[in-house]
Amino acid sequence: MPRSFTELTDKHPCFGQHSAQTGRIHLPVCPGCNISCRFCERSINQTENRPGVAACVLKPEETVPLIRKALEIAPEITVAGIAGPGDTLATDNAIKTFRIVKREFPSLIKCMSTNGLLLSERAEELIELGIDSLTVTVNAVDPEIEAQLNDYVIYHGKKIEGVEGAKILIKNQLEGIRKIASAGITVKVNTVLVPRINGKHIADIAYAVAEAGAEKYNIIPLIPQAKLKNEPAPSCLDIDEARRAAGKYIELFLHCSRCRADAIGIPGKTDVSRQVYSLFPREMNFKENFSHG
Ligand code: CLF
Ligand code: SF4
Repeated sequence: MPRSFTELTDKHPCFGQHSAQTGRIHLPVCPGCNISCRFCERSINQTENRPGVAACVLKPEETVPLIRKALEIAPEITVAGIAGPGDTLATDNAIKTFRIVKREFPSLIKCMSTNGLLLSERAEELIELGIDSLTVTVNAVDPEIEAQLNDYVIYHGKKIEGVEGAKILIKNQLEGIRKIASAGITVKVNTVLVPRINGKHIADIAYAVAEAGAEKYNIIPLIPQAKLKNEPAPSCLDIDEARRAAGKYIELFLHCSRCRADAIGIPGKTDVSRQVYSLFPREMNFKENFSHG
């Protein structure tokens, strides 16, 4: 049985009402992505603190010594999360890694984050695997708006651009959320807030994802970069308005720290990832296998 919403509220740093007391280890096992968000700049480096960044990409089996060491240094870690640096369903790496985590560290909560393009077709696998919490990034439920945030999807080997790609993405996200939520797995939705594009659309997103079964909603202010580098970052007022609009339909998560894909520690409080990674040989870093998918 997946962990209940109440247990996650207590033990998962991204599902509680207050700032986190527990930690997570992100396992950067997913290099490639199958969509093309216009604000995305994936990168392999040690310095930037934001999603899409990791110091290296690991093979699934390499995560075991890493988790072991991380738990020694930061025993407050309760969650093993996989959030990139690419998409978790674009390859099988995340699913393989969760199978290993389940066997080696059964007490850790298994948390996955995805863009949702393949969620509907892989939902049964995730349910059978026993993930405890799932985050889907849904930036619009109107294809015309989504097409301004994402250039294309690569779906079953075909590149589908603009509104047509956006329709497939949104349909699969909502269908996937419905399947996962109806299996009793807690679903959170993240939305990257780009005021000029989806600022007035947040209530529609919150309504649609809550109706599909999501229980928690997190508004992530845009970090202006890549093709949206000239968009202004949301102001406090923009964020406040978006939260008020969404809060009518779904419970909000208010303490997101826009983590890197290899962060280790309590979000927003401690990050011991450099300390943990420094204990491992550089070969762990398999940049030669890195691919943008
Ligand atoms: Fe990681 Fe995301 Fe799981 Fe948390 S992060 S996969 S749900 S364990 Fe949390 Fe970090 Fe915000 Fe994500 S603070 S970026 S919401
Ligand atoms: Fe980047 Fe994530 Fe969008 Fe893929 S889903 S393009 S990794 S932000």
